[in-house]
Amino acid sequence: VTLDRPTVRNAINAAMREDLPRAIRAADANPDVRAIVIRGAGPKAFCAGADIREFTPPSSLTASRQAKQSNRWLDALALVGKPTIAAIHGYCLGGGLEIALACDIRIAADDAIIALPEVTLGIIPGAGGTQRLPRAIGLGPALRLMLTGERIDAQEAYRIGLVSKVVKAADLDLTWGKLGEQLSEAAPRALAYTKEAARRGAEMSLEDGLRLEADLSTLIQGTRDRIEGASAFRERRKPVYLGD
Ligand code: DAK
Repeated sequence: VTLDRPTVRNAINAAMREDLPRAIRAADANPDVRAIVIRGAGPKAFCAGADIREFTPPSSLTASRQAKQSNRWLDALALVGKPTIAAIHGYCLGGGLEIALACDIRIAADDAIIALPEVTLGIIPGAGGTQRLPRAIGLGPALRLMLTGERIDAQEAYRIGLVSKVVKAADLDLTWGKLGEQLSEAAPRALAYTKEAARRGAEMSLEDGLRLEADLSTLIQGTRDRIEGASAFRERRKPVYLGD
């Protein structure tokens, strides 16, 4: 899925807030899609955040309510069963980083510049940033980034665990392509259950999380792909997973 407004550094306008969840849901529903990659069009940016030209105070209580509901526009990305990858290059600011934070895996080009500059604009990270960033990198480093709006480069993002890999900018497409292929070869339901156990488990006590893991682990025993995995190992061939 490409964020495609390169002349404004792929800033997120109202239309994108509607289109992105729609594209993600369509990809999730398409059985031919095994992994979802989000990237930015053009050489300069993954995404420079919300479109600042659309920053106007809501005109009424109903408009305000509507705006609050639109806070949930990233839920589609965070909730899909298929693995999601943010392939970050150039500027990744504000809402752009919040998109990346809703993904499972973040990889970055060495030209990436990452920040949550909301406080410098008199607002707060309002698309999940205050919640997902501390969960991703810990409260101290997250508060430093959120309270200062400081920009960090790809290496610093790697050092603090915000991205899991840094590659040369020219190699980014190749890297997410390979990662996508690797994920496409895995059993889809195993990926979905692993995501569910890890993501939902992170919100639970250890005991409840282990119970969820045990339940999903039991369910996966009944899948054909589990039999295929073991058969392929015995027969010394590559497994072919069909997702059931
Ligand atoms: N919005 C609108 N236009 C933008 C933009 C943005 N965020 N970022 C860049 N542009 C436009 C510029 O205005 C310029 O347009 P023209 O002048 O050519 O018409 C064009 O893109 C190129 O920008 P620059 O000339 O500045 O290009 P550079 O490469 O030199 O600099 C830059 C790129 C990304 C460093 C710079 O443009 C910049 O600082 N942009 C602003 C970054 C920023 O502060 N982003 C907003 C963060 S706050 C919410 C949920 C979430 C949010 C809000 C509400 N609700 C649910 C209610 C999220 C908030 C944020 O993301």
